[in-house]
Amino acid sequence: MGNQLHIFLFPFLAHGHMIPMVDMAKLFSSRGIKVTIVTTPINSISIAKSLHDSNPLINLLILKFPSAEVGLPDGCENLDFLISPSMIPKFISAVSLLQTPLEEAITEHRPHCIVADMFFPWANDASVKLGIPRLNFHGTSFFSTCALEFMRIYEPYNNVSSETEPFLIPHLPGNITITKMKLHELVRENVKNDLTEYMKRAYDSDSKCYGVVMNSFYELEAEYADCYKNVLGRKAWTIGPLSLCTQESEEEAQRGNKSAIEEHECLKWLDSKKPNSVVYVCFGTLTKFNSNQLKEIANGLEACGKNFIWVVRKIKEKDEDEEDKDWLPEGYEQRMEGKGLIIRGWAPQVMILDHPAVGGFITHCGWNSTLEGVAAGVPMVTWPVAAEQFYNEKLVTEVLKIGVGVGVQKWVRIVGDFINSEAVEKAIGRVMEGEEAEEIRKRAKEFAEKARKAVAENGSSYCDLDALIKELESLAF
Ligand SMILES: *[C@@H]1O[C@H](CO)[C@@H](O)[C@H](O)[C@H]1NC(C)=O
Ligand SMILES: *[C@@H]1O[C@H](CO)[C@@H](O)[C@H](O)[C@H]1NC(C)=O
Ligand SMILES: *[C@@H]1O[C@H](CO)[C@@H](O)[C@H](O)[C@H]1NC(C)=O
Ligand SMILES: *[C@@H]1O[C@H](CO)[C@@H](O)[C@H](O)[C@H]1NC(C)=O
Ligand SMILES: CC(=O)N[C@H]1CO[C@H](CO)[C@@H](O)[C@@H]1O
Repeated sequence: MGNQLHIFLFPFLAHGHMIPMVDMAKLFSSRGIKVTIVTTPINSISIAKSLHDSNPLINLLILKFPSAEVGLPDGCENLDFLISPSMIPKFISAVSLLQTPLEEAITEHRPHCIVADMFFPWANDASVKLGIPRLNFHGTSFFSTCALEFMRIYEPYNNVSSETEPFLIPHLPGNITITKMKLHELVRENVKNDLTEYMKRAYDSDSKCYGVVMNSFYELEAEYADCYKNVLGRKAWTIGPLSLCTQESEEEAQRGNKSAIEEHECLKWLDSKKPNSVVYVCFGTLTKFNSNQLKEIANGLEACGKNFIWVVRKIKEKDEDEEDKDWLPEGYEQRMEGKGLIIRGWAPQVMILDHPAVGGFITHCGWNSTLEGVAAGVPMVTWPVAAEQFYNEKLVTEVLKIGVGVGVQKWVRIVGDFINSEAVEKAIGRVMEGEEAEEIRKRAKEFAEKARKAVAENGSSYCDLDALIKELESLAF
């Protein structure tokens, strides 16, 4: 022995980004590797909670978050805590100020490698300065990474005359088209602000770092993994789905934050339902809808006649002090008693998705949710809102064919496009009953099986992790 690999993991300060990195820490430690998760005081609390059992190979290293220096309120250390768009530039400044303390920590602890979230583009500079490889963690799919890169390189959207005219994404396997309306701000013209500039830096840093670790598995998107490596010429290791690394149910329930609902209460409810009879509805941590949109969802869920679990986050509107004022249709909760379970806050998502009663998942297509849906073998209704979610929707509906779109046409940050209740009802019907649904369910189950095999001994993700560890060892010792 003697030569023990030590890796720094530096997750971005947003829950969707921290969860997979914590799983990654557990995965590396299961192979005897020493891991230090670098984070800030407030975020360390939820990370420590999700680490659950103390593991001698996993340590936390806490950097002070410079909220005061940039004019953010104390404790505003997580992207999910920002309550107005004007806080975003400050948050980015604060995040950038972490570079010096990070470099000091690397100098002091001498890790052999740092895996940093792609939203820390400056981690490249730190790694070059201190002579250790930096691996990038995207928290998304090969599919969307390739699509976005080709979009940035070839700018095919310049060739269309309207927002709604479909155009081909050049070089992306599978003949995939998209419209300008669905594009990320980053690639749409005329959008230039602190955030998009920072995102550009983040994407540029990808081509300059040592390589990339992807929370995906080869069998899910082989063509796109190959495209990333061979066409874009980057190094990549595919080690997911990371959510399958934490199998104990108690831990699953605690992922990210303490659930707003008792886990056993939720299980009891699900146990009382028939297999594949429940629709699970959740739009992730960042998406919030207004009252009108929530009403349409409520009506769509009622009209479809299925059981449902709905995780709700709404935007606070003017003149509103009560969180829940009036957004549900009159008498809704009474009518839905026993049929619908509404969770306000954080839900034990993996546990819910894995339950046999759940037969459909309405998702915003954030990658961690999408992959959790894939791993659970649950057919999806895709409802992308922002970020790279429209590409993930394409992967799910057109490439993997394990879901159907609800019909969102327009990329909007935070507040989604408007979808009426008929569209919600119709999409649920398509994944829950009939011949098409059967086909979708069969394919979804096959991918779930492949996901399990990928992370098991000698599976593709298992072997790729071996390969990564060997390469890091050869660089270190
Ligand atoms: C845009 O159109 C021009 C002229 O037709 C063509 O040469 C070019 O390849 C197109 N670019 C893309 C990315 O489709
Ligand atoms: C690609 O898709 C377009 C439009 O969806 C279609 O017209 C074309 O035939 C397709 N090409 C191939 C090679 O499948
Ligand atoms: C965890 O959830 C509770 C309520 O469910 C919320 O008040 C708290 O801010 C959340 N913490 C984090 C770190 O998100
Ligand atoms: C994995 O592969 C090794 C070497 O080929 C073999 O000895 C081992 O039995 C395999 N394990 C499983 C679970 O298949
Ligand atoms: C199991 C879990 O915590 N999944 C989370 C993945 O991230 C989204 C937000 O990006 C959360 O809503 C999910 O709960």
